[in-house]
Amino acid sequence: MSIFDQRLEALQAHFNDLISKPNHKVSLGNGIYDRYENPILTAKHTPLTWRYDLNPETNPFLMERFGINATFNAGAIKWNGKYILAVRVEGLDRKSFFAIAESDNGIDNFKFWEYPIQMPETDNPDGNVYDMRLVAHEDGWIYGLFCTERKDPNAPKGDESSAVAQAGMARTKDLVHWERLPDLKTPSPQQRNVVLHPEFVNGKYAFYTRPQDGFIEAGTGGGIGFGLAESMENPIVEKEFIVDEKHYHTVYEVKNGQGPAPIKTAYGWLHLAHGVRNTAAGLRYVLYLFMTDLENLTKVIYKPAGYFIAPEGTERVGDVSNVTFANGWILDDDGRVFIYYASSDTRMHVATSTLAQLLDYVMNTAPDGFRSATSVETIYQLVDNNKVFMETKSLIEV
Ligand code: M1P
Repeated sequence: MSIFDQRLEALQAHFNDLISKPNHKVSLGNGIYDRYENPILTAKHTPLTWRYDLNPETNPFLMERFGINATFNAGAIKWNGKYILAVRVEGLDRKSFFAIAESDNGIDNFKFWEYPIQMPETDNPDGNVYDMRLVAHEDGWIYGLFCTERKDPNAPKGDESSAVAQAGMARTKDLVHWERLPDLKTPSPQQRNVVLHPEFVNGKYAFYTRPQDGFIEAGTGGGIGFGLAESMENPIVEKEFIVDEKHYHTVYEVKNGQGPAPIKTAYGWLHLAHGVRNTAAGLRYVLYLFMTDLENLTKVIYKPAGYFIAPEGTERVGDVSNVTFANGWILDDDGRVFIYYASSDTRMHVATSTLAQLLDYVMNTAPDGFRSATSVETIYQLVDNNKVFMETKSLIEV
């Protein structure tokens, strides 16, 4: 057997093994959600036909012709009975692009579609595109909102790293053919983590924004913002209101950002977001939940203290270590919630929960008191309540 044939056989066997591997819950979760043993998507899940020239005449060593570095930060939607992810795929060349992967059960056997998405460009070509939020809007379109990054035109000579981030937008009916819309205009010089609200608000399109002064620093941008635009064809947000602020000595003290579009519940809009704090080892990204009022979308009505998901074990290490990031979740008809999160800008995972559990968590977990003493008070409250409960229980049992 030739080297080519041997390598092809081994590659195909390994690939088929990987994409058909069952995923299992990790035992004894925290009662809020369950993690799973395996990542659901890695660079090695991308089709061999993207990475290899499979013709022995033109590729006798069967070497990679287009290497993939990572698969992460995926938008999500349930569509035609499938769990669909719009994955940020990053090549060895550092460019990201979007590709759809689908699964029948949402937790394993994710397979990429044959080709990545060919995203049309505006008159100002994108340098890099990433972190798509998929939103089925009540106007009937599926929108993809993502970050479009371009070299800063005002960067001084020799500065090859300054960039400008803006909200790119496109819409589709089939997830294959996309109509590119103009980038969203807002009062902020830069934008990332912009998300479309799934319903009209006062007859207008509503956006969660993240005003930021620079490419990395949110700076005076106060947190997760909210604003309205008349149309998607000429999308202009004149004014941003800060919904969820950054706060000293919290997991979102440096910056935060809306994750996927919020889920409508009987009690309010349930939000998944990421918060960033600084440490001696660099930035740490964790996920947190909060709820906004059904009528007043800028009013936070519940917000548990601290993080909901933080990087654990092997999730902690990757291209940008100590990061969990989520821009996709799916509420199923039976109340199950699939939370798709990426670890360390490298790979995709799923955590599962139910709407009932997430509501219980958000509405009944103590908020941040912003002082050590208030955390101790919360524990005292729990211990005292448990004592009363145990004493009453033993009295009843006697
Ligand atoms: O590297 C961590 C994340 O950094 C950015 O998020 P934010 O704008 O909140 O800082 C994004 O580039 C994101 O893709 C990345 O995962």
